[in-house]
Amino acid sequence: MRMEKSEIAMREEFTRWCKTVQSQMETVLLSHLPATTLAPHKLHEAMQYAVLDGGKRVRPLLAFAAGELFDAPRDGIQRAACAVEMIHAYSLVHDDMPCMDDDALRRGKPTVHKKYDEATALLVGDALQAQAFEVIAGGNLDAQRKVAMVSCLARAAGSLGMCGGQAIDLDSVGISLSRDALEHMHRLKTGALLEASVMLGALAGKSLLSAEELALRAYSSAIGLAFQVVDDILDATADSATLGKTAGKDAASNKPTYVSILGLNESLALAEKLRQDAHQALLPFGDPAMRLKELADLIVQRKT
Ligand code: GRG
Repeated sequence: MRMEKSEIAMREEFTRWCKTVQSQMETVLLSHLPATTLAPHKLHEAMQYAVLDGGKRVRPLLAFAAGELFDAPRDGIQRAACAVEMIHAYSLVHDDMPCMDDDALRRGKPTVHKKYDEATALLVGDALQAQAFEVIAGGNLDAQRKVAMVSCLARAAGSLGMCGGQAIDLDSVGISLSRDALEHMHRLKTGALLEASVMLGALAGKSLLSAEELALRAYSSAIGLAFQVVDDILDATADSATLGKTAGKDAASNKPTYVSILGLNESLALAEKLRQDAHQALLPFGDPAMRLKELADLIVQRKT
C-alpha cells in the first residue's frame, strides 16, 4: 500500500515524538529513583537495572499523549509517566520470578532474580511500587489532582486491577476459559494499567468534562484489550530474540490466549476492530488527539 507524502511526514514526526519521550523518560526515571550511592546499594542498583534501559515505554507514551491533550504541566506529565512505568516494571520483575512465570529473559537481558537473587527481586518490586506513589505525591500539582491520580493508580494496580488479573491468570493454567472470562482477565491484568496511563496523564491536566472522561475511557479500554490480543499473537508468531523475552511461553505453559481460543486470523481481525474502536472514541477531540490515535496504531501494528 503506497502512502501519501503527508502521511509519511506525519509518521516521521510521530516517530520523532516517541523517541524524544522515550529518551526523556530515561532521564526522568533516573531522577526519581534512589541513587546507587545510597544504601542499601544492591537494592538501589537492582531497582535501576529493572527500570532503566529497556522496554518500549508504551505506558509513558500514553501518559504524555493524554497529558499534552489536556494541557498538563510538564512535571505533572513526567510524574504520571514515571509512576505508571515503575508499577509496570515492578509487575514484570515479580511476574518473572519462579513462583509466577519463572522466566530468565526480560527486555533482552537476564531477569532481576537471575541477575541478583529472588529476595532482591521481591524487594525491587515492593520498593518500585512504593516509589511510584511517592513520585505522584511529590511535585506542584494541586492536592485534589494528586489524590485523584493516587486513587486511579492504586485501583489499576490492586486486586481489582493488575494484581487481580494476575491472580486469575495463575488460576487459569490448564483450564479452558470462555472468551468472556479471558477478556475479563486481560482487562484487569494488562488493560487496567494501560487505561490508567491515559487517565493519569489527563488527570494531571485541566479538569475533565464527564463526556471527555467517557470518551477517554472508551479509547483506553479498546487499546488496553488490543495490547493483550497483539501480545498473544506475538507470543505465538515471533521469536525470543525479537521479543526480548521468551516466546511461545503461553502455549508451553498451557495458558488460554486469544490465539488458542479464536485462532490467529480471528485474533488479527479483533486487534484491527479494537484499533478502529479506539479511533472512533477519539472523534470528539479532533486533531489534538492525533498522538493517542497514532499510539493505538502503534499498539496494534507493533512487532515486539
Ligand atoms: C506480578 C502483580 C503482578 C502482575 C504481573 C503485567 C503482568 C502482571 C505480567 C506480565 C506478563 C505479561 C507478559 C503480560 C502480557 C502483557 C504485558 C504486560 C507485556 C509486557 O509489556 P510491554 O510489552 O513490555 O509493554 P515492555 O518491556 O516493552 O515495557
